[in-house]
Amino acid sequence: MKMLLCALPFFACGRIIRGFGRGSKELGIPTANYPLEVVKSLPTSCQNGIYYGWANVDNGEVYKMVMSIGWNPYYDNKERSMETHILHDFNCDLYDRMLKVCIVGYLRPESNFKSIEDLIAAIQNDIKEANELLECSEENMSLKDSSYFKANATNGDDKKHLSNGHTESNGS
Ligand code: ADP
Ligand code: RBF
Ligand code: MG
Repeated sequence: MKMLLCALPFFACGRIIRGFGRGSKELGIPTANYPLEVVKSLPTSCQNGIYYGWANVDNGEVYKMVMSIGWNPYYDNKERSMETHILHDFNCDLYDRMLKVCIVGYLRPESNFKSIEDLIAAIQNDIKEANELLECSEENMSLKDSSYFKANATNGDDKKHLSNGHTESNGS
C-alpha cells in the first residue's frame, strides 16, 4: 500500500547551510536549512508539508522544532527545501553546525498566502500546535531522549543523514 507520509518518527542530520536569509529578516522566524543531499535522503513517500519534532545542534540540548518541507509556495522556490525552526533563542548563527532532527508528526500541507502577515500567523500557529502535540503523549516526549541526539550517533559520518529504522513502503 502506498503511504502518503513517511514512516514517522524520521531521523535526519546534516550541516546547516545558508539560504536566502528571508526567515529571520522577513518573517522574524529563522530556519536552519539543510543541504540538498539531506532533502534528497527523504523517503519518496515523504510528502511536502509542515512537520513538528525535536532537534539539537552539535549534540547539545534537545529542543522542540517545526519544519517545512517543500517548495515554499509563498516564495515560489525552485528547489525543494527542508527548513527547521528550533523553538529556542540561540542569539547566534548556526551555519555549518550539525543539526539533528527527529520528525515526530505532520501538521498541515504547505499553502500559499495572500500576505506575509498571513504566512507568519500560520507559522505561529504551527509553533503553538507543535508545543502542545510534543507534550501530549509519553511516546512523543520520549523521543526527546533518543540516543540519536547524543554524540557520535550520526551513523559515523556527518555526511550521512538517515533514517527511521523502518523500511520504506514504496508501493510494493
Ligand atoms: P537562511 O535563509 O540562511 O536559512 P534564515 O533567515 O532562515 O537564513 O536564518 C537561519 C539562520 O538563523 C540559521 O541557519 C541559524 O544560523 C540561525 N538561527 C538562530 N536561531 C535559530 C533558531 N531558533 N532556529 C533556526 N535557526 C536559527
Ligand atoms: N512557506 C510557504 O510558502 N507556505 C507555508 O505554508 C509555509 N509554512 C511554513 C511553516 C513553518 C513551521 C516554517 C518554519 C516555514 C514555513 N514556510 C512556508 C517556509 C517559509 O516561507 C520559509 O521559512 C522562509 O521563506 C525562509 O526560508
Ligand atoms: Mg532558513
